[in-house]
Amino acid sequence: MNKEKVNRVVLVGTGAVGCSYAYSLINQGVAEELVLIDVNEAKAEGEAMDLNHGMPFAPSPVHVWSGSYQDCGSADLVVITAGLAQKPGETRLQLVEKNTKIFKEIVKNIMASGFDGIFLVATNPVDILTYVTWKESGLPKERVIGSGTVLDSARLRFALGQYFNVDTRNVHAAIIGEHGDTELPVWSHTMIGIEHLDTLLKRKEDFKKECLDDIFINVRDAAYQIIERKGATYYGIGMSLVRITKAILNNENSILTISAYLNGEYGQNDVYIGVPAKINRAGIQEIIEIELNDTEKEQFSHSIQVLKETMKSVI
Ligand code: 6V0
Repeated sequence: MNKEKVNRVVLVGTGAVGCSYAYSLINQGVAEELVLIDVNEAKAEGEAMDLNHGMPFAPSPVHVWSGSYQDCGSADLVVITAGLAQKPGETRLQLVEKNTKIFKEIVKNIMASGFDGIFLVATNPVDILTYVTWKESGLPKERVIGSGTVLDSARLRFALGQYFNVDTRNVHAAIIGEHGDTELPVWSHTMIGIEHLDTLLKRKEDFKKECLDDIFINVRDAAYQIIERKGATYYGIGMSLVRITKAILNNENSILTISAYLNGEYGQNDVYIGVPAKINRAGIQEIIEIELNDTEKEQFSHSIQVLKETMKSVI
């Protein structure tokens, strides 16, 4: 990579999710430039001022300003967190029509700047809006990424760490499928440290498979539980987006369960959905086709079916 070139990230949507991302990005010293854009220009301006005031304490300088879509022209990465959020009791899929309309406009404005980098989408329903971004932008599928089930997988890893009383970073577990009600845990490939989950369950009889089912249900429904208590979820997704950003800008070849376009992988076509993929400076370098067991295969197909059904109304 050219050492002279600074990494520019543009964030569209400076609401709760966007600002948690920006705050975390600055604190982890990931990019050199961060441009904030929001339909509420005063909000983006105020956030830029506030974030800049923390700069003496950041690990490395980040040039932050509230900008316009023209700033996307030379951006490496555009992260979109703009749009409406779930209200209590509302599913992610119910947001689809309103946010698709908002996205078409945003992506058109970004592409008019000459943008030729990578898109990272977090707005819900994220799998469908990533598809919309890919379609509207005309960029290669490898350079349009959704946050997918990165957050869900993180929630699962945290919960399993608590249950088995091990560092969550030693838990290797993934949720795939729709970022939403039809997602599924891939128990068949779960490792605690370097031990397969099934072996651990046999070795330690105190731990029960039934408890894992409850853990998954709580993870799947975590957003509803948080929204009921505090109105929105944002720190976890903010940090998840920074994790993906680091994988891209640092050319890490990290394996993350992002939302990727399937073109034959898993026997599926023409859908964006959460799958494990290798992420680097080129975007999605490879979709990893893990072998699913029969139950997982069935649940994954169902998840795709639900997404495709919902997409019909907007695409
Ligand atoms: P928020 O706090 O209401 O922020 C949304 C921001 O978008 C506001 O500042 C708006 O002004 C701005 N906005 C709206 N329309 C436009 C537009 N046309 N152009 C530019 N900016 C616009 O919502 P919050 O930040 O809580 O949530 C944002 C989105 O993230 C929602 O769709 C959530 O459902 C979604 N989340 C996604 C998660 C994931 O795992 N992918 C997790 C949590 C939330």
